[in-house]
Amino acid sequence: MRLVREELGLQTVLGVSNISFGLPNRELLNAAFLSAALANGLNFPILNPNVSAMTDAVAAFRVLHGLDKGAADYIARFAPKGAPATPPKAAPAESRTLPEAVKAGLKEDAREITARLLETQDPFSIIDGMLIPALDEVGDGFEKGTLFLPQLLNAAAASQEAFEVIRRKMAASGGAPASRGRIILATVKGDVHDIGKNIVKVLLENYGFQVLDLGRDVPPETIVQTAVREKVRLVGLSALMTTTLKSMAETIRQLRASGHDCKIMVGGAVLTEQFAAEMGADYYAKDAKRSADIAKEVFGEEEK
Ligand code: B12
Repeated sequence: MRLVREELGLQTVLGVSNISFGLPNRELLNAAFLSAALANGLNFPILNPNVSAMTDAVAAFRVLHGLDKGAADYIARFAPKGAPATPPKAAPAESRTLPEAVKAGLKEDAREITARLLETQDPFSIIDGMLIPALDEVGDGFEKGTLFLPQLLNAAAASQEAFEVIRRKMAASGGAPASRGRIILATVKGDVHDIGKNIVKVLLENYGFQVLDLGRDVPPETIVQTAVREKVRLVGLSALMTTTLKSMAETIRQLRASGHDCKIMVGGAVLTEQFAAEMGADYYAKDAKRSADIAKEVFGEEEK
């Protein structure tokens, strides 16, 4: 296990296994003393490496002081047995698949592999066949407690790099320039998941619709005001958590209460067609492709 001194340089040395005051549970006192000493500048503790309370305290300290990037060492130490191992970062990108790169949170690899895949595959087969399943797997691991938040964040960041490569490619390959209609997109209040919404945005723009992207964690009031002010006829809402479905329902309620005449389409992994209908949405979109069909239906084929 790497100790603190590697990052901070050798400055303060102290043997830290002798605090007992004649009390029971000497290990606890020693570990607490070690933590206090580390917090006060100790960076070369001399300790018994066979006492896990001590080495655990160092591991926790390194996380809390930002010395363990992405908490990788801590996770490797404490993740339950059988948790997926992170592939070595040093391996060349060619030896990985895109799902592997996303799951391991390797941004550069995700970019490179996606660029290569785009030479032979269409963007949506990459999104639906590789990126979403990889994120689903990470989400499942997170739910089961075999993967942890830093890994979720890293996987999200890597997938966003891949989506960005896809977005640029789609933007470069055309899309109708004229606006066939304006659409609001927003992830509802309390929810920061926006990868899905951003894919929907790219697709709609590619089909020639103009998207007013209000971002994520957007209060209902902002969505209603924008829809009314900009006279928008189609509003798309995204929610990824059971807890934020309430915000989605509230946003729909406020849009209806405003009297503004618009259609509402909703999407996000936790949603079902039935739930969407119960909330009063006009359309449920299982995936981004469906959003383009809905938009065509609402605006018709002619330019607006
Ligand atoms: C990536 C991710 C994150 C990233 C998000 C990064 C970002 N910028 O979006 C980070 C790490 C930040 C994150 C944070 C959290 N997350 Co999270 N996350 C995920 C994960 C793994 C993938 C989501 C995703 O992007 N999928 C890929 C996209 C492309 O799919 P999608 O969003 O469904 O979109 C498609 C369709 O649904 C549809 N669509 C989506 N929206 C819309 C909208 C419209 C208008 C239309 C037409 C279509 C449409 O089109 C899209 C493309 O086809 C999911 C697991 C999962 N399987 O979904 C968990 C998950 C959603 N997260 C979860 C949780 C709990 C959290 C946290 C609370 C964790 C924590 N303890 O802090 C926080 C939430 C903070 C907050 N307040 O929002 C849970 C939610 C559980 C639940 N049922 O409520 C999940 C399900 C993981 C799990 N299984 O436990 N997360």
